[in-house]
Amino acid sequence: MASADTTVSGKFCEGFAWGVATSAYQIEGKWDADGKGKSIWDDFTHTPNHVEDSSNGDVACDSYSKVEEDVKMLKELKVSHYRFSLSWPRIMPTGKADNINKAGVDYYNRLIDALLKNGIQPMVTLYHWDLPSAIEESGGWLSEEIPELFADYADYCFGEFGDRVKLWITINEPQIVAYLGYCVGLHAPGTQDPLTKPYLVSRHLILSHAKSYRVYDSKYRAAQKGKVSLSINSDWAHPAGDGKDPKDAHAAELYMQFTNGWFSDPIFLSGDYPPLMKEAIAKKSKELGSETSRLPVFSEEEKKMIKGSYDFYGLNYYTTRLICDPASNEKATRMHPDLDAGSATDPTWERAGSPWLYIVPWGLRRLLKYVSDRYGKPTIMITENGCSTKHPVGAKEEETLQIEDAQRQNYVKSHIQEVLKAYRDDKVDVQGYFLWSLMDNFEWSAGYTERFGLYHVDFQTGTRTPRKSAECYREIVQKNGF
Ligand code: GBH
Repeated sequence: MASADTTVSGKFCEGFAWGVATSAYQIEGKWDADGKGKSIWDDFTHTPNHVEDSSNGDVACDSYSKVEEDVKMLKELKVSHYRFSLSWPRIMPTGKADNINKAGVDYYNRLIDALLKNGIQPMVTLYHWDLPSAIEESGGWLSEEIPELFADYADYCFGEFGDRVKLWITINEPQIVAYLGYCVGLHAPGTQDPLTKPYLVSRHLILSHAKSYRVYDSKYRAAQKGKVSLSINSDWAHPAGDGKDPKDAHAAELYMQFTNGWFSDPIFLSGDYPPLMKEAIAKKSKELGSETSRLPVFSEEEKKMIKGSYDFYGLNYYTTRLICDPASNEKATRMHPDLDAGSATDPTWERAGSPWLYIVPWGLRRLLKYVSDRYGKPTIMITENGCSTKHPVGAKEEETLQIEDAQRQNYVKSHIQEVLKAYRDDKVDVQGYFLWSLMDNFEWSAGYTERFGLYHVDFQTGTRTPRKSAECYREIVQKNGF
């Protein structure tokens, strides 16, 4: 068994998907062009004090006007796949399927055709956080109506693009939608209601995913033969002290169930929320004087629809945390009042350009093994993994161009090394890896102050320049390993 410090050589499976990833709001720009409807991120960023550098995605990388340039970079990277997302309000300005914006549909058709012409397979995310404002106005993710509306949107996209798109992600990081959108309020729609709304939202996210999956099953699968899943974000929750104290080991497991398991258990295991999570929320609800748990229940019929609604497991990994029993370390942060676990980091861990991003490659191998074991050895596609550099507010583009991005190069190599160990030594069925991101883009509430691109983007001139990490990734891709 290769340890965390050993460098291994070896190849991935034949046909391994090598890709890079982006999302619509983060790159497209042209937020109100050609009949596009508004999204909650247009509204959120156009309201003061939501974004660190007061920026927004109005222009971003202008990918809406740059299909050729985007595809040219992908070709240079020699990737076999490109993961991007569709903007729901660009396709359906009101969020509803009775009103299609043809210009928006044309854009995605041009992109998909250009990719295929260049031998690059699309992986398409239906929802990467840019909910149509019109749907938000009638309750958004809090509304019981949304699974139906989402399934109609998915239905339209499968029908329109599915002759050419064979890999689908319904929802990107549902846990982040529920947590940052409705608990912390750091993401659109900016709601802070930790005890109730995240749970209601999660119910509707899960039902939306499952319903769309079943639409694919019944209407498209036979003819299109594609694969559908979602992208689950997950830190690796490593037990503090390597779990020598069983209380810390328990806290780490609880943390995994509360974050990763919240969405993984229903879809990939049982049709229902993880047992420790259900127990904890019921207990806390009781302590606060309520006989019923704040976590809504799925009906038997819903459970049947949800359970098994996947063709592979999509995993986004960036970082690791040390998790302890809250009583054992007062300095550890509590993520949520219902979650009795403290979260901390190791002072020796190297840090990237985002305050939350500690560089812990071995965490990815542990996480892959955990997911593989808990969910019955599914095929796993790593749909995101990547590293940021800091671009301080007000800095000039030249100052942070950093063509020699040593840290990102190391991040990329060391993480793919750990994926190889998971595949070869731990027998985890990993069949794809998508690096975040193709190019610098709008990093949500951090605006343009954190850069994840293999290509630097000068947001004054629009120029894109490859960093050294682009070359480094291309080498790995071409060798299909090391
Ligand atoms: C991904 O999320 C997203 O899918 C992608 O759009 C994004 O650009 C990329 O990561 C890079 O961030 O602000 O301290 O509360 C990764 C999971 C979850 C990581 C939220 C950052 C913010 C923590 N992200 N987290 S904090």
